[in-house]
Amino acid sequence: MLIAQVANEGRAGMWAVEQMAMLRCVTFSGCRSWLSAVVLVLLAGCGGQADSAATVTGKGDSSGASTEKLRIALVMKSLANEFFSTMARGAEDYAAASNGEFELLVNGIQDETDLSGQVSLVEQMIAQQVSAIVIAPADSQALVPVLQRAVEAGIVVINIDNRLDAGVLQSAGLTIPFVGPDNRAGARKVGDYLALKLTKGAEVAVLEGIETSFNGQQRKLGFEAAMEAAGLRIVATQSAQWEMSQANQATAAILTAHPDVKGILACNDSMALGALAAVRAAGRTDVMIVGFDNITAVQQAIRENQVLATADQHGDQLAVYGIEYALQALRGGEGVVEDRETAVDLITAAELSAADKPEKP
Ligand code: ALL
Repeated sequence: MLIAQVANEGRAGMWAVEQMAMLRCVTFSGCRSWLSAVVLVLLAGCGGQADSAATVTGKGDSSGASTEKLRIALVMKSLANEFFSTMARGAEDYAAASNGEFELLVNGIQDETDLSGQVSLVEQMIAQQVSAIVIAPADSQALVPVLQRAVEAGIVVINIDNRLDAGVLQSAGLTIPFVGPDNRAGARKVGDYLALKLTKGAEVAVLEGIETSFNGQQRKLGFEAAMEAAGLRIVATQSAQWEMSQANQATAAILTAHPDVKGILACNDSMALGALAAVRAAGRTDVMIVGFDNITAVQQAIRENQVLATADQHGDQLAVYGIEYALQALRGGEGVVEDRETAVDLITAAELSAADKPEKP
């Protein structure tokens, strides 16, 4: 279950190696576009045990004595989602550039719905007595009790990406700072852009993430606000749990039940790709799709006019900001309990082609 481990200057050794492989889409018939897949290769020695991470502490110290180096655990969601492999890479680069100021332990779960897997990852990090946990919670409510145990154990906890439920935190008497974007505003930008391309009264459908995830809820609200403002009709809303294959099935069913649907608003890019495969399999060329995350496979689909737009929430920087916050708290910094809002930008073919253009000499 433990997918990846320790990043610092002594990176060799027990390592999970990520490789981005561009695979022909064979999963969904009719899909010709390249889809990106993350291939995680677990090297021997990783062993899937949290204990293995602890042995790396203290570069070059063969005496076994504790070097009291700060250890920060990044706990993410599904590493099968490119968004999180990008996040991990950003955090690893940051750790590598920190001149050994801290040791980074990188963890993730195997699929989006493995809540108990993420809870047990946090338990393992508590058992290892890490200095801080930076977590993108798979669920806004279910992770609170184990994070409370972490705080009680004296571990600094920073919440990134998906905000923990304010009510549940309050009843637990916890204050955990959040670092992440305004998901509602990001989705509104994407929805507004789709609305520009459709005529008033057109039918659209929304693919939701895990329903108890705050960021998924906010994105749905942002999409709804954009549709309402433009006079577009949401005729179906369905959770595909952030997953590509579930989005594929859900979209196929939606297109059958509502053949006049002209737009699909997916709360993340994995689901946008699943929707794209279903749209193509149905032989439809009149359905526009938008997503959220700006992963490379969706960038490619945007360039090919198969997906209309997405939102970049700068996943590679999100964990870095969380780690910076954790380091600040560990150094006894002030103001750490305040939330920090990060950027979210609309990405369309125009932004991508501007980025693709070589800079003038
Ligand atoms: C959210 C992220 C991404 C991602 C999704 C799936 O928390 O913000 O949009 O695609 O998780 O786990």
